[in-house]
Amino acid sequence: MSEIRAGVEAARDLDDLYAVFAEGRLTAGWHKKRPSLWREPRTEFRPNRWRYADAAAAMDKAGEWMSTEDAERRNLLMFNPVGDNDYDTVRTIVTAYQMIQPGEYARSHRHTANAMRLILDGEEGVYTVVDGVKLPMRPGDFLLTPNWAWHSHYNEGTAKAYWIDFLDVPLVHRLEPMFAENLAAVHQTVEAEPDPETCPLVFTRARVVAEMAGQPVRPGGGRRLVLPTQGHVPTLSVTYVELPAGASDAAGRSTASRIFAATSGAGVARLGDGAFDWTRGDVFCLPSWHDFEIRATSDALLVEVSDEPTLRLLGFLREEPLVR
Ligand code: 1HN
Repeated sequence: MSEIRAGVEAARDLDDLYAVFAEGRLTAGWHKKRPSLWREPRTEFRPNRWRYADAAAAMDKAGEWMSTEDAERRNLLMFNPVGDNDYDTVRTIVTAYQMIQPGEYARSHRHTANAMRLILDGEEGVYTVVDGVKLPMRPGDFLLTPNWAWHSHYNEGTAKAYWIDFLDVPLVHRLEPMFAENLAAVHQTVEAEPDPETCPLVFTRARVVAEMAGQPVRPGGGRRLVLPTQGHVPTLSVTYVELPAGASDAAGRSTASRIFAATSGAGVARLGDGAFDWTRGDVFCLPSWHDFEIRATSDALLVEVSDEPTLRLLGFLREEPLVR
């Protein structure tokens, strides 16, 4: 007879039995420590805002002591202030500021997590190489680095370059399909240098602004433009939000989590019960099941990165109308 079976036979009451269950790595569904189901989402993640000016100053200072050769990537991760979390920005997405100095490069590597980048500042000569394709990184551009694509970054200009990275690493952590490796050769061979205006991995600011003009004006006075990124990065969606001064963008609670980054302009945001102001380069996050309202105080263009495609695909996307 197994030990568990012997314990079961010897049990005099339920408490005895619970001890035996635990011994067998079993738990009684009617006697568990924590509930497993709840009426509606109750994320522990919190709305938060990060300042580009602070991050840029911090990376500049770090750059005095930390080269990209040693760091691999000189980046600052924006972690959600919850529990002992020190990585995830929201449950499925991590966001980071990154800086690369003139003459530096960030060596080539690849991983199963998808990455996307919003370029904030830099001069000519800053570029990334994605699977042998050389793509300029110019302020306002949005670039994709799909799952398992080799990527390395270069600054051959005369000024520091700064951008924001968005990755689905936390989703990969949770589902566990993580693979990552460095390219032995350090640098990729550049095989193509396409026109960024037509390359499917690049969305220039000029292209976004032109396509935005064809979108309908929404109730708050702004416009939205969803970028066609799904074929390259299926887990996340990218939506640009254009808000002239005084216009607003709002939505009710959704099971999707979102990150916003301001590419230009300034304004305020109510994120659930939190209130934040923001300006160019700042990032703020909206965990799942929080409503929001963003208002521009000067003409603004924001990027919203959301895990909505993942939730939709799995049948988990639910959205409420805005009630307040
Ligand atoms: C990464 O690989 C890059 O390649 C940037 O530039 C930010 C944040 C977390 C994990 C990997 C990059 C990252 C990252």
